[in-house]
Parts: sequence; C-alpha cells; structure tokens
Amino acid sequence: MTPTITAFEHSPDRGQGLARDMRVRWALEEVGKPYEVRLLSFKAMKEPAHRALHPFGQIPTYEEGDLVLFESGAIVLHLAQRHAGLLPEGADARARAIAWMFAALNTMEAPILELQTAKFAEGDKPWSEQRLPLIKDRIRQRLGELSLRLADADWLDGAFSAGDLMMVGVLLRLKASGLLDEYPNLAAYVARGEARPAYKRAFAAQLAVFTGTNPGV
Ligand code: GTB
Repeated sequence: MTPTITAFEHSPDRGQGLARDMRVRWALEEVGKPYEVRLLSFKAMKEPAHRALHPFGQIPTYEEGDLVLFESGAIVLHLAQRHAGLLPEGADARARAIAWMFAALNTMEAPILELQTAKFAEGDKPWSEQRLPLIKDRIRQRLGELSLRLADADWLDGAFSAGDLMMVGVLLRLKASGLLDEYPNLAAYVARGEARPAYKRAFAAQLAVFTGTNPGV
C-alpha cells in the first residue's frame, strides 16, 4: 500500500529541506518505498480533519491503511523497522542505531531548536541579544562531544543507519548559523548525508513543491 505523508503547502524555508517532512521523505527514499504527499496550508493544519491525524496540528503525518502516525522520529523508526536499509541486522546494533535517533532528537535537537526560537520567535525581545551567545555555547558543547565521538568515521556506528539520517537531519538546521563549520568532521558528515542519492531525491521532491516543478531526479 502506498503511504501518504503531509507537508507544507508553503514552506517558510522555500523548500530548502528544513521542514520535518524531509526526514520522512529521505527515509522513504532510502528504503525505496513510493509515497504520496498531501500538502497543507497553515490553516488546514489546525482544522479538525488534520488534528484527528496529528494532535498538535503539525506536519509531517504518515498514513498507511489503518495506521496513522505523527512525529518524524516515530515515522522514520516505523519505516526502518519494516524495511531493509536503515537498521543493521544484529539486535544490539539495531538498539544502538535507535539510541542515535533519540540522541539526535533529544540531546542535539533541543538546543538547536532553542536557537531557532531565540532568533526567529523572540528576536525582537530585549533579552534576545544576551541569550543568543549562551544558546550557541550550549550547542557548541554538544557539537564538540559529537565531533569527538564521530572522529574520522563516516557514520556514527558502522554503516549508515536511521540514526545518521536523523542526526544529519537535525544538524542541517545549523548550516546557516555557521556553527557546523567550527567542527570540520561534522560538516563533512552532514555533506556525506546530503550526497546520498536518496537524500537528493527527497530534497528535490520537497523543493519541487515550492518551485512547482517536477523533480525528475
Ligand atoms: N516533533 C515533531 C516532529 O518531529 O515531527 C515536530 C513537528 C513540527 O515542528 N512540525 C512543524 C510544523 O508543523 C514543521 S517542521 N509547524 C507548524 C505549526 O506548528 O503550526 C518545523 C519547521 C518549520 C519551518 C521550517 N523552515 O521553513 O525553515 C523549518 C522547520
């Protein structure tokens, strides 16, 4: 059965890969599963029909038969557990890859989101200028630790996994800040993720929503 995901009709980043349907698209491309997309306006996201799928009125969602999921992490994990290509074979290695997914979503994404909030939602508040350096240092702390662990490996734990997909997806939000460039091995890690054919197909599909073109990738 072909699943349907939801995505922004008008993404604030103009399809530059930052909205969280990107992670789901990327996972679907990695496992080779065709999918359909239902585009939503900001108004439609808050209406009862969509809230029945997503209690917080957000994107992405995932529908496949009777199954309805929200939360990009849960959707990627669902895909990784049911299709080959995103989790290793051994039970322990699988558990470690899943731990990296949680690390991306909890440990890394939390301070990165704080930066976005401070910049874009609270940028006009009097405390914003003082707060930004503190948030950036908290992010640096985590990036430094991650950089040490990754060292000169290509991926976090052996072959590319859903843990890397989620980590790269989260780190991508830092690109514009320049913080990632302070850690060359992490910048190279993100670039390796972006170079994957599945990532490129997903990116092109998300961008095509904005440009109104056929991705043709
Ligand atoms: N924890 C949830 C998940 O991982 O799925 C978070 C979902 C979420 O935050 N969705 C956002 C949303 O629906 C889109 S991704 N926002 C609308 C709302 O809450 O009303 C966040 C996002 C939005 C825009 C950009 N951008 O354009 O740069 C990047 C990321």
